[in-house]
Amino acid sequence: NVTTDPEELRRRAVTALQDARRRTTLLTSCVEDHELTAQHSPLMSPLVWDLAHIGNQEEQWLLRAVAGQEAMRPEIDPLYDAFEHPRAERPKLPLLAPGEARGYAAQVRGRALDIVEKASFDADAAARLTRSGFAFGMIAQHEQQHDETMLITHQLRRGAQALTAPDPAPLAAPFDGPAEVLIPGGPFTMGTSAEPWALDNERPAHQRLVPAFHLDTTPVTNAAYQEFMADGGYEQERWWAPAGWVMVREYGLRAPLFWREESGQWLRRRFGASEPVPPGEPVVHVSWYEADAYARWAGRRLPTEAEWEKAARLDPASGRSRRYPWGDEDPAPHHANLGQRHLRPAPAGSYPAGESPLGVRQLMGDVWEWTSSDFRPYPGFVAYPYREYSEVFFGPDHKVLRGGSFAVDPVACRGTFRNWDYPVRRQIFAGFRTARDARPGEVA
Ligand code: AVJ
Ligand code: FE
Repeated sequence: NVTTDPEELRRRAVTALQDARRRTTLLTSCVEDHELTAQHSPLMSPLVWDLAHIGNQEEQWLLRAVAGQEAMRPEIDPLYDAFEHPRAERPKLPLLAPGEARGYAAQVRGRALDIVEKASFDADAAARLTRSGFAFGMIAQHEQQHDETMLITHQLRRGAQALTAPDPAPLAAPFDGPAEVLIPGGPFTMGTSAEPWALDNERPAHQRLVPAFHLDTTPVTNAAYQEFMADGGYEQERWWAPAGWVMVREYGLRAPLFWREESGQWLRRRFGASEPVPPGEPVVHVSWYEADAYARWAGRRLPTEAEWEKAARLDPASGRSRRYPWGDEDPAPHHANLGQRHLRPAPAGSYPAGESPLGVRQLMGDVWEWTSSDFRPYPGFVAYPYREYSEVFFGPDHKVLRGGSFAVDPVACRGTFRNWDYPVRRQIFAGFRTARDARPGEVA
């Protein structure tokens, strides 16, 4: 899979950029233009901001930094700088109107494709920016990350359903595997120095010692989460981290975001439609605090980031860390629920072909999984291409999420991929699974 053939690398770069643009176009054309400039939630940008920001980052990173071109519209840079304006304020900015934003993003893309055509994909190319097409991979990932962000905005949006997709297949047979899997103790290789499109925070590869532990075979389901709710989980301070308890009291939390109770039944709103909460699906739209409280109630804990990655990548037969739970092959539809093919998680226990050698399911796709870990650099981290990409987010404020949701494209997730967010966030497509230490007698 890690090819060095320059024409194959060029083809992959073009495909990744085109795939991303197809999705961006869908997400910004399935509602009327006035909905692109509207503020659907103070938590999110107007969709038209994401669209022009995608073009502006592509212009800055590719046209200017890599190809040395002049700024096309330098006056708009500050409008689309994510650090300059908080999301809630973005609707008030003199943003490009939908038609202008489309035209600008298309114009940038035209020039970007010219650069791809002329770029050297030679392994000896001196600059890491273009080696193996990293710069193009980074741009495609950035656009796909915003496509997930825009899908979150669509989920928050009120009004008639604008997006549809077929549901994932129901389980062929009820999942009857073990509830948890023992991950043996010992070192494993975490992170990567080889994955060509890995971002700075995934690098470099390094050894981590992870003692034996047990990990849930599947993400925690809505049915299991409802047991926590029914047992008074949201009413008992003892399960909650102090800041989580403050959040529960302040906002009166009693269920995941988008849930509501009607005559004793829990319903949820999903992309403009209302439906009974499906018991067998992984729970989604819970904060880190809720995941942490559930785990404590269950007598368990969230896995650390290193535990998650070891469970996802270690091949116990060879001792090697692989790219994905199923091996080194790029994700295919039978491996995982990725790429907005479906607009919901698949039932827990789905995708047997995607399980890890130790038998853990659905590590990739379906829901982002909260881990107990703060977002920190790996030993030997070097910020690239800018400090603003990851480095400024390191520290205790952000928790790491792993694995990717149904909304993330395969280009923007892999066994080493690290997402991060505030522990209060609930609008992201996040769920979790739980872990526990292995007791001495259980260690293989
Ligand atoms: C990796 C999802 C936390 O959305 O803030 C988008 C990705 N970085 N533009 C984010 C990102 C710059 C980032 N996350
Ligand atoms: Fe961005």
